[in-house]
Amino acid sequence: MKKKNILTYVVLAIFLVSMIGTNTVSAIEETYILPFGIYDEERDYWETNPSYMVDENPNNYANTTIVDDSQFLMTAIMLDDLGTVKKVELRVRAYWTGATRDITLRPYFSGRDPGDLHTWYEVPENDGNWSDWMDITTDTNANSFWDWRHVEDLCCLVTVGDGSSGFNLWCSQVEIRVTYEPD
Ligand SMILES: [Ca+2]
Repeated sequence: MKKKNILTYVVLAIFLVSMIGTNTVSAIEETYILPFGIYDEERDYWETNPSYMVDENPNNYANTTIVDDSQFLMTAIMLDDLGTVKKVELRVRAYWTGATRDITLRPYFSGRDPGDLHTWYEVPENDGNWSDWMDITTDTNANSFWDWRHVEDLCCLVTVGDGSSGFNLWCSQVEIRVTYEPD
């Protein structure tokens, strides 16, 4: 009798696990990428050509030689509601000359509430490249249930990171990638 009960629970557990697995696999997810298209001219911004960080041309670079220099980016797009937001990520395109430097992204939710620091430690020398996507979905102060308005209202502070003196840090664009389940 006791053995039979254990067997029942084992079968039930396998059934439940397989149900969860099935749901995860069957969800169709799509991605939508949008750029940060404007920067806040009322705040600090990078030393040289700050507009090149938001001009959507990956070959034009803003640059700075100032330690801790930062620039506050905002989106410039009204978004349609394409479905249920599952994940939100950021990436940056950058390189350094002269001496190595990291670059740090910090999301600001609703343009106001700071998220976590996301640092790219492998910024290349001389030729720009994209960082990996950095997941901000569950950052400090992030919305517990994302919608498309939250994506629209997302801002990002781009800051010079650690490194050596004599640097020049170049940044051409920051992008948002939304992973969602279409309605
Ligand atoms: Ca650019």
